[in-house]
Amino acid sequence: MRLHLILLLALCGTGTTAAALSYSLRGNWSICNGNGSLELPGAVPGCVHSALFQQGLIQDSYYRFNDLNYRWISLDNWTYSKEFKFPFAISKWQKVNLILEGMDTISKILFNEVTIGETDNMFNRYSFDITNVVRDVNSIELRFQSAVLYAAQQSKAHTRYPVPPDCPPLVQKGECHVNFVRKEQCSFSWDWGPSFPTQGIWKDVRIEAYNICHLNYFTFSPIYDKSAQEWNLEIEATFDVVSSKPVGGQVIVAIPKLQTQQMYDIELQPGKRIVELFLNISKNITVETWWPHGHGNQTGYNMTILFELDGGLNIEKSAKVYFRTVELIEEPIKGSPGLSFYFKINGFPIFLKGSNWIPADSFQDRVTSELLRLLLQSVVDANMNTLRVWGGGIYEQDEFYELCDELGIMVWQDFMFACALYPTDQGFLDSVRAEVAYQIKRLKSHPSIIIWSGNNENEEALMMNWYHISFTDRPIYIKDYVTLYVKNIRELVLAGDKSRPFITSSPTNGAETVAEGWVSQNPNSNYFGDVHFYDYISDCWNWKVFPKARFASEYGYQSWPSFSTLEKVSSTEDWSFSSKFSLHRQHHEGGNKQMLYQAGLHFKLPKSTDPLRTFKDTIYLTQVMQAQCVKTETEFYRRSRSEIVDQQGHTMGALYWQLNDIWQAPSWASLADHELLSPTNYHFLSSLKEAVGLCKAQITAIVSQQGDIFVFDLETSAVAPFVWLDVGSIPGRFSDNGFLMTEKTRTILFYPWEPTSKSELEQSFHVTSLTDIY
Ligand code: BMA
Repeated sequence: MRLHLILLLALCGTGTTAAALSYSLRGNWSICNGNGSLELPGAVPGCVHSALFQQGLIQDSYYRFNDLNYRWISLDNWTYSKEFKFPFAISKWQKVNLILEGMDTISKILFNEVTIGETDNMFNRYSFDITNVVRDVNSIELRFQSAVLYAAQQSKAHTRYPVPPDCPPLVQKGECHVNFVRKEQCSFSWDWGPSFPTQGIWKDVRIEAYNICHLNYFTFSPIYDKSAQEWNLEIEATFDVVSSKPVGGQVIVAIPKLQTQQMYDIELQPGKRIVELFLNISKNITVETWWPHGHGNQTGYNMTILFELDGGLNIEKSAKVYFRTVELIEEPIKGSPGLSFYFKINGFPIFLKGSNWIPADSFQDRVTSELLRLLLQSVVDANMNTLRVWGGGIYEQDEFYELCDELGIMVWQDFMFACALYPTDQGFLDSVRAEVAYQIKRLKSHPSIIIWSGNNENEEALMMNWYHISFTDRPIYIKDYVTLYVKNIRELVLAGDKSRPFITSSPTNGAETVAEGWVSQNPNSNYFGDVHFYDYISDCWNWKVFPKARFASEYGYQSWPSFSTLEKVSSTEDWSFSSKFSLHRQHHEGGNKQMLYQAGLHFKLPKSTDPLRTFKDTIYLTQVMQAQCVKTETEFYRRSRSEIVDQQGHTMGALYWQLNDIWQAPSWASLADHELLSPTNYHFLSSLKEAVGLCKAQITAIVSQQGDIFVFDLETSAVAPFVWLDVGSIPGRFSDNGFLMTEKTRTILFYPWEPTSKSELEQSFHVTSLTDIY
């Protein structure tokens, strides 16, 4: 067994004293199901589904109908257990804690057969005192309960009134009552995602042992003092002081590049202590601010913080500090009733252009730093500057926000509540409060996060009466709504983070929502706040159908993923638009029909005699339709930035739904490859289905390699509308993979994400244009 051990050493005179020990319990654990009939090894961090797959006990969960076949996994109650030797003499440590960074979700924890605690929130971090139970050789047992069964119990126990929705629409093939459990809401299914309510230890787990005192966490916020015109840094450190006497000492905070160093005397009384430090950056020093991508650099400064405490105890931490201000501007607009809704970064108004982010996989142990980097790099390469971390998923892992800081991607951060009403019993509120306080501490030092938002669409759900609540009962639900998002979440944000704005929901009317008592009659107004807009019936080539709103934080159209993506999770009998599989993967009511209807408004629908050809052409056409619709709508919002027409306009944000996919199925996801300059636009004199004179375009490609990049020199024999490039399952990205070819030649680059060869690419390369199906 490999020992994962970190010793934090305190220098004391000439010798060294171990002040704290961190012993990781990552790696191999034993997993068994409720009745003990299944026992298997499993990796931590990880989940039961991944362990079963790694042991060859189940197939790929995303294959065909396996989401239904594997429902039994999340309905069972699994136990994770491990035995381990404590690496040092126990008697040397005053305090020993078990730290659980992420538990998914409902569990009872036994340490050496003693129950030491319980967990009920996937988004919280847990610390349990095990000083009195730890021995030289230890056993740890995490007894999980099915989150699906727990949610059902909680809902049943809520007898005073129902908290809808009970279940997702049937078409989503999901589980019920997800609003009763603090777990990734879309893991019970969504209109683009499968139901995989995982169980397991999804983040780090370790033992911490210490003497005298221990730094539990430290966090900071740069705050700009407008009147003094200078930057200050508010630093907060939390200690557990286990010494029976007060611990004194000094703290030295240094930011060398800003020629800043400050020393503070501190004295920590026994118990849990918070140290607040205030660091002033002299006005005479130029501080380079952090800017979003496309507006400037993402300059950050290295900071060290050293606690030199009594008894030779030294604790040192380092972090990157970024300086930026963010303001949400809601002010009257000339010629338009209502208020503006836009962001100023460092005093400069910025149009937010980007998309919405959902969890990158149902099984978080498969989301690697590399995958995040590839996706986020693609975001900036596509010239976006914003992602909204949507409230039905997860608070993302640290790497996600570190990359957004580094790349200049602004993050609109929802709290994890979506498309539902929620209970407000004390137990539920306590759990939410711990979650929110923890997430604020964890995330607030990231400059990329520019706003907190209470939830996704819950104000709208309530006020537009999605759940058919009788008029007389509505006040109960409004009271619960205000209790959760205003009296708890908002209060915690205001107390914990002064460096960015908070809104209660998305969409919301911002200041108008506040004025109307935290719920607006129509939270989706064009005159206030942000809007979500979906319309699958109107012709998307007609820009008049789109709302001239202040800020469009969600809009979009579905398409099917490429055949090469689907091929991996399906079999030959699935390859038609009306197959059982195609219906099964579509989680949005009427979605397949809507796509064909929208495509049929401007394109001839495929009618080949070869059914596979028809399927592939239909997929292609849904992607062309989606690209055209999202382009038209996005350009409408961009154009509306600088105009007021019929008293509407001044749009300052366009975030399409959605950037990424969770599995291989129809969804709203797409990633457009734009040049920095505004795109060349084509005006079609008629719908493409009425176009005459289109000749079949023969498109050939000569592939060559330049370092890590591959060059595709394309040549066409005729004008080719909607050229679509594909290299099957080879991971990577084209500089552009969907375009109109009006010139004879065009050069496209391919950036592989894994090593590949010219011949592999040539074999997998496939090009389609509209003339192939006409
Ligand atoms: C909005 C989102 C998601 C959903 C999307 C597409 O409602 O917030 O809940 O997936 O629309 O329907």
